[in-house]
Amino acid sequence: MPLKQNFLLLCLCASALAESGPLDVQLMPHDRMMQGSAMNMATMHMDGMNTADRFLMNLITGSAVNPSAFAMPMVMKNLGSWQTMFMGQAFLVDTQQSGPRGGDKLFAPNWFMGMAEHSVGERSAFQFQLMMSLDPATVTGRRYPLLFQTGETAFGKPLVDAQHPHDLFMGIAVQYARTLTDTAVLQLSYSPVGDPALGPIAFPHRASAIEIPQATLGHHWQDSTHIANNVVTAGIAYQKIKLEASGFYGREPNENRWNIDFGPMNSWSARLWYFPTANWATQASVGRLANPEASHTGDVVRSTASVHYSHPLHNNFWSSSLIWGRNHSTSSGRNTNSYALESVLPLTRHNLITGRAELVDKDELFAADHALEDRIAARYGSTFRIGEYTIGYTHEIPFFRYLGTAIGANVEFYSLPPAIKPYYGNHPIGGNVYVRVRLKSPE
Ligand SMILES: [Cu+2]
Repeated sequence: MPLKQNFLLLCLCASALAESGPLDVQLMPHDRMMQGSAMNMATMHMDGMNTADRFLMNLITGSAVNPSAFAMPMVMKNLGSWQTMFMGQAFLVDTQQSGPRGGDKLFAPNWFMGMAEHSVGERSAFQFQLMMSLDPATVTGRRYPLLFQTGETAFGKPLVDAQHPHDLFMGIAVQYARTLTDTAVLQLSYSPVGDPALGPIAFPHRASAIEIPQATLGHHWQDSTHIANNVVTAGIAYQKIKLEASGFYGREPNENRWNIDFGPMNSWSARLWYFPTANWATQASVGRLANPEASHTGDVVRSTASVHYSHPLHNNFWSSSLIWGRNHSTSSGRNTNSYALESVLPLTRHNLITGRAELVDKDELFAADHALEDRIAARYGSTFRIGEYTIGYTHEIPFFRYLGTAIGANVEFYSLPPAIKPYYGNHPIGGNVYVRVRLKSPE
């Protein structure tokens, strides 16, 4: 899909305007705070919160956001004059991927996050964030099988048909917000590990991806910078718009998942958000990543645009995303594109249908074997457009007050060019069966 059409989509979405207060669409709604609260309203001192406080509460991974109408499952507690929030989820997944390049595995992707927030006077607020993942231990062998997935390395080789675990430290951030006028908020943040102003909200935190345990094939075209290092971000929110810019270390995390991969602030990004109503979040962003990949040299210029929608339904949320991401490699001059359409639809409170469709130009599928890559590239070129179609179902089984427990399954179908069918089989297919737990407030 050419660039023009992507922006057309953005405009289309922008036309879905409804009445909302100017800055309200970016703030956590008051009633949702009550709903998301683990405490009785009487003990919450909610009135003590200023606008800057409420603004910061919506930031999940540094600066990226879901539509503010979506209530991220969390536990909130007042600790003295501090407001704290805890979020976390874990999947235990059995995956089966077909064909010569497939595999199977039991693995457990997970993350846990704590945030603490304090207002400063009438107009300002601070927030501290810590997000951690035990992936390095629960995704053994530095990978889990995922057909056609590429990006990062394991044991010195590029990962192919496999997804990498996330690092132990997924996010460490200090955020500051200051209300400038009734309709404008200034935001500053620094993250030794964090999410620069680039791309949509990353899939592990995205409302529309909340019931899909496996990664998107477009991760390294769209949202893979969510655990970048040495990130500074400045943003200004004005009415329904937010403009942000970041400086950060552009190298992807190395395969030692237990440490923090610190480096110079050699990359930049800028992002423009538009929030037509509390149900919509739309963004367009661009960034230049300095030498991101261990297996190639050269910079990547990444452009992304996305539209996210979330609406309460059956005491749950119907959430959808449409995402485009493009990498331009400065060394090869090549552009590769990725598109994703993703949705989770609650049929009832505890029964959810999930779907994801992707098209991604994969150029590293044979990179781990240079002889094979040269042979294939000579005959067919080395970029292959892969289609991925996931359909799944999650059934929530309530057991605990503060934990949402569920079981689910999904199936992945693929479309691929005939040239690479000998390596994948004519009809590659993947499947995942999972148990999921997630922190939540009691109902
Ligand atoms: Cu990631």
